[in-house]
Amino acid sequence: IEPKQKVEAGEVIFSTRRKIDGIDNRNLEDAVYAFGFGKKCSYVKTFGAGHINETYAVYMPGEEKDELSYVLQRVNRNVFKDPAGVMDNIFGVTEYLRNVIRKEGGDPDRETLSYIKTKSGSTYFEDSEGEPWRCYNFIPDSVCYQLAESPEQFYQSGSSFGHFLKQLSDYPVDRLNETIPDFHNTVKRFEAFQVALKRDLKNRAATCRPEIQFVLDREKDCAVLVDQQEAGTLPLRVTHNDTKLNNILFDGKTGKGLCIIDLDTIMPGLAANDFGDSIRFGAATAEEDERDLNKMHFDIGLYEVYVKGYLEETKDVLTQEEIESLPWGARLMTLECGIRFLADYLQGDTYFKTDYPEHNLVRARTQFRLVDEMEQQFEQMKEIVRKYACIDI
Ligand code: ADP
Ligand code: GN1
Ligand code: MG
Repeated sequence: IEPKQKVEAGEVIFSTRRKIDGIDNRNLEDAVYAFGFGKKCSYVKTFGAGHINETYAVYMPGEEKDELSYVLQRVNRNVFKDPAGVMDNIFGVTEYLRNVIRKEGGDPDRETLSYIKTKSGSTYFEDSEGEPWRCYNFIPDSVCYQLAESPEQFYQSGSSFGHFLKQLSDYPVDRLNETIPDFHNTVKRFEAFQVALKRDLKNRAATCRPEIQFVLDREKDCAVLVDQQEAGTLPLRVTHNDTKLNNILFDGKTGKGLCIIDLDTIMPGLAANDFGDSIRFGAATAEEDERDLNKMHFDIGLYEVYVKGYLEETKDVLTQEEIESLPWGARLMTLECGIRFLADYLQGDTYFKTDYPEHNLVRARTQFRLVDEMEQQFEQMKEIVRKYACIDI
């Protein structure tokens, strides 16, 4: 495992006390005022490491010094075409979670996000260019990681995402808007990949023949969970759909999982997909965009601790079929994510943020390396799930 990598705030890019040269902050400043911080706000820094939205840390004057108090985000309109629908999902779920957490004897102000309405009472602010902004409280003494720094931490993450599923198990699924249709429909993702390959807009297909072949060889796999969902064998639940390790905050003092964040993609979905996306990102020995593939491996030990944490919370909620679908969730979420990165590379990097031209290809390669290793260890992956679900082999 690489040294720990915490997510921390970056440069000051807007300040009410001094002018920052060279940055056009018009919309950011408007957003700061729209949420009522106005002149009281001390400054704003860049924040976070997400691939989709722009995230900012808002500092307000504290007792002794300026304190990180709010997280302000510009939502990517290209990805989220219905920002009001996204915010309705988020408000509905977080309000519901508050009650559940209160009943559990927990602290709703730390264990779920509190979103803030604009001064005029809307769930988000639309700037002069039509871009949506939204805002929530920063949770003090919390830490966010890109890589698990210990198995215990990854166990915590399994336990937290499992607990999240349990907390929302009675939330009415049909109250949720499907804000990105077919988000984790792996069959449709495969089809979109085929279209991108056929168009080959940037003439990049020639630079990634082995990766393309890797995907084409797995067309049948793409249907494994979609078929079970369509047949009614696997139920739709309230799922998070983006369960990366960096979408969970840990308590800075106790190190325990504290709060699930990045609630944009809460939608009806399969438990296996939430489980699988966590494994894809967290049970890996390197970051998603590591160029040296020799550093990238599927870590079955980390997989096991996640299974333990996740099933301790969910084994009485999930059906037997759902439990047995979990290892496929890991394989398919990893394959699907690789397919999405490769399709975006072929279509010219229009979806995920990239830092250099082959960035999406590099990301696809790490995912395919993980898929390959999961395929080789698939029987063990199934045995581990059965062991913690107490299913006789
Ligand atoms: P994105 O859709 O861009 O991933 P997120 O809501 O996940 O948006 O926020 C981006 C990143 O900002 C997160 O991965 C995390 O690193 C950081 N972040 C957001 N909120 C907090 C918070 N309250 N405390 C610490 N880090 C946070
Ligand atoms: C995106 O926004 P972020 O970085 O949390 C993406 C996920 C991918 C992930 C890959 C809305 O998540 O689906 O799995 O990148 N989110 C969206 O790192 O597409
Ligand atoms: Mg995120």
